[in-house]
Amino acid sequence: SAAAVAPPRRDFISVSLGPEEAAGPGGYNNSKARRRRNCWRKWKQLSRLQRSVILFLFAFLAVCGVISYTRMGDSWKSLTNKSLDDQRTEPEVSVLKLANPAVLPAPQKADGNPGDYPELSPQKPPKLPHVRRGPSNLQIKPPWKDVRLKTQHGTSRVVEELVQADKEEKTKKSVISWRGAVIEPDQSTEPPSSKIKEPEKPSSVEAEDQKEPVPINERQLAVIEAFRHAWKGYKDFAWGHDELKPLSKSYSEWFGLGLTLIDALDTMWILGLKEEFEDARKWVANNLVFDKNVDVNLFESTIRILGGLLSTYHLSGDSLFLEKAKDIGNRLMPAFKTPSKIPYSDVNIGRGTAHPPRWTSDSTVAEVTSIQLEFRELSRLTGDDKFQKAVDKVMKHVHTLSGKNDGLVPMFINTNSGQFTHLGVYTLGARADSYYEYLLKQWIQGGKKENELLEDYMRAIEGVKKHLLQRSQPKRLTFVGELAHGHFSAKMDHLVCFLPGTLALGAHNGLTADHMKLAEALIETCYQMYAQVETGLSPEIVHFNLHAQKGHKDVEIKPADRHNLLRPETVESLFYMYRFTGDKKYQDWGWEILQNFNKYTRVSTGGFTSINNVQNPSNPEPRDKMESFFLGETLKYMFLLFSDDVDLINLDKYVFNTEAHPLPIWVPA
Ligand code: DMJ
Repeated sequence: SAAAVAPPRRDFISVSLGPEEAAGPGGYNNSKARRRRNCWRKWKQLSRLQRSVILFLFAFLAVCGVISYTRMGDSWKSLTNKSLDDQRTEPEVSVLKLANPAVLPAPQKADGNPGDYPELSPQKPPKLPHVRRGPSNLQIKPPWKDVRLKTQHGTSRVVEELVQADKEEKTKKSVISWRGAVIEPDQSTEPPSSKIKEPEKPSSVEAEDQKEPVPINERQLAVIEAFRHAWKGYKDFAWGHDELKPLSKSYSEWFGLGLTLIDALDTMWILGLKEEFEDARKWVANNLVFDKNVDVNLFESTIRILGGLLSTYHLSGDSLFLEKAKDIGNRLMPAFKTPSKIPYSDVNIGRGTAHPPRWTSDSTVAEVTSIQLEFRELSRLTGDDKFQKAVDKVMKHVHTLSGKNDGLVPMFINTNSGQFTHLGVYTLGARADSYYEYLLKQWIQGGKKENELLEDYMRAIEGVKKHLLQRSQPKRLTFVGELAHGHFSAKMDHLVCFLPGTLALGAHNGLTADHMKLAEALIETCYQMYAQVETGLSPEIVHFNLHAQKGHKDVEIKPADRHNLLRPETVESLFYMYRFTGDKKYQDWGWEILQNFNKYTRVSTGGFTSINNVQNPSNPEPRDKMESFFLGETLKYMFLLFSDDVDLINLDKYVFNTEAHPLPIWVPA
C-alpha cells in the first residue's frame, strides 16, 4: 500500500487520512502521544520547501493576529467612549435632525457634529433683572410645540396647555423646537471686502444648548393672538397681495409682491407660528416671482423684501429665502447706475431699468442711506462684493458732503450732482430718520471698526442736542423738533420715536452714557404721545407746547396729523429700553398700547386697520388698510418687549434693520 512504501519526495503536501491511519491498527486510539508522533512523522516527511512554506504561513498568521488584536482594542475603546458621548449629546443630535419644520430642507450646516462647535465667548453680564439663559450661543427655543390660540379670552386655558406641553417636553427631552437661531462662531468674520470669495452660511439652527427655555407669558400670548387675528384677515382677503384692506375685505397692491407676507415671515418664526410660516413659505416657493414689469421703490423693497428674506434665511436656515434674496438684490442693482452713484428711488425689477420720481431727479437721503445693512449682508452671504460696494460708495460720498449742520443732514440728495438739495431743513423724522439709525447699525454690523460711520453718528447726535432738543410744557418732556432755515419748530413725527431705541443701542455698545439718559427722556415723551391722546394711540405728528397754557397738555395735534398707521417706532424703542434696563414700566407702557390697538384698530372679521382720528374714541374713523409693518415690526417688537429672554434675538448677535428684520452682527460681542 501507499503507506508501506516510502513516498517519493514531492513538493506539495499530501496528507492521506485513511481509516486505519486514523484509528491505528488497534482500532481507535486518539491518545495525545500518538497524535504528537503522527504529526512529527508527517512533518519529517515534508520537503524543506514545504516546511518553509508552512512556517512562513504560521509566522504570517501570527503577525496578522497581533495587529488585528491591537485594532480591535482601539475600536472597542472608541465604541465604549462613543456611547458615553452619545448619551451626552443625544438631545443636541435630535435638535439637529428635527430643528426645522418638516417642509423645510435641512439647514446647510445641520449635518455638523455638535461636538465640533467651538465655544462661543460669554456675553456681557446682563442688565436685566430677569431670566438669563447663559452663554451667547443664541438659540431661540420656544417652550411650546405649537401655539393654539382661538380668542383672547382663551388665554389662560392656553397658558395651562402650554405649561403642560412644556413639562412634557422637558420629560421627553427629545422634543425640540422647529425654529431656532444661532450665530455660529464662524460668522465672526471680517466685514466683506473686495476680496470676498467664500459665500457665508446662515446663522440658523445649529446646535442645541442645554439652556432652559424661558416660557412665554400672557402678554406674549396676547401678541400671538393679535398676530393670528391680523393674519386671518390677510389670509382670507388678501393672500399673496401687498396689503390687507380689512374693512372692504380686499387688498391693495403697491409692488404686487406679497409685501405683508414677506414682511411677516420672520415674525411668525419668532412667535413660533409654525403652520402659518409653512403656508407662507409655500407661497414664497411657488408664487413669489420678481420677473415682473413693475416699478418698486428701492428703499421700501430693500428693507421689507430683501431684509425680510435675509432674516428669514438666517432664522430658518432655509436656502429658498437666500435664493429669493439674491434674485431681488440683483434686480435692484440698476438703481445705482446714476451719474453720481447715488441711487434712483425707483427700479423696474422686470426690465432692469431705474429712474427717479417723475417730478425730480432727487432721492431721499434716508432712502439712499438705509439700504446698507441689507446689501452688505447680501454680499457677505453670496461672496459677491458688488452689493456692498454700491452701498458703501453712497455712505462714503455722504460722509464727505457739505451742507450738513453739525452732523444733521438735509432731506434730499441729487442723483446727478450727488449734492444735497433743499438745504437748511433738518429733521429726525420722515426722509432723514433712518440715515442716523443706519450709521450706528452699520458700525455695529461690521464689528465696530468703520470709524467714519461712528464719527458721523456721534456728530449727528451732538447736532440733535444742539439744534433740535427742547422741553415741552407743562410736563417738561424732552422732544426732538425740527429746524427750517434757522427756525425751530416744535413738531415731532411719530417716526422720530425710533431714536430712543437707537440711542440705547449705542450706549449698550459702549457709547457715552448720556446717550442712554437722552434715550430715557425721549421714550417717556414718545409714551406721552400715546398717553395724552383720547384713544391712547399716538397721532402721526404732534406739536409740543413750549409755553404753559391753562388746560393744555404737552401734546397738540393738528387735524391733518391725527391719523395712526399702526406704526412701530415707540414699541421698538420700548423693546430696546426694556432689554437694556429691565425696567418693567416699559413693558407696561407697551401693554397699554397693545390694548389700545386691540380696542380701536381691530376689525372683527380679521385684521387691524389704520385709523384717521386718534382723538375720537367713539369713532376713530378706520382707514381700511393694514400696513405690512404692523406684522413685520409692531407686533414683533411687542412680542420681544414682553419677553424676558435676552436670547430671543440677542442684541449682541443681531442688529435689526429699519423694518425690524434681524441680521447677524458679523463680529458678535
Ligand atoms: C417702516 O417701513 C420702517 O420702519 C421705516 O424705517 C419707517 N416707516 C415704516 C414704519 O413706520
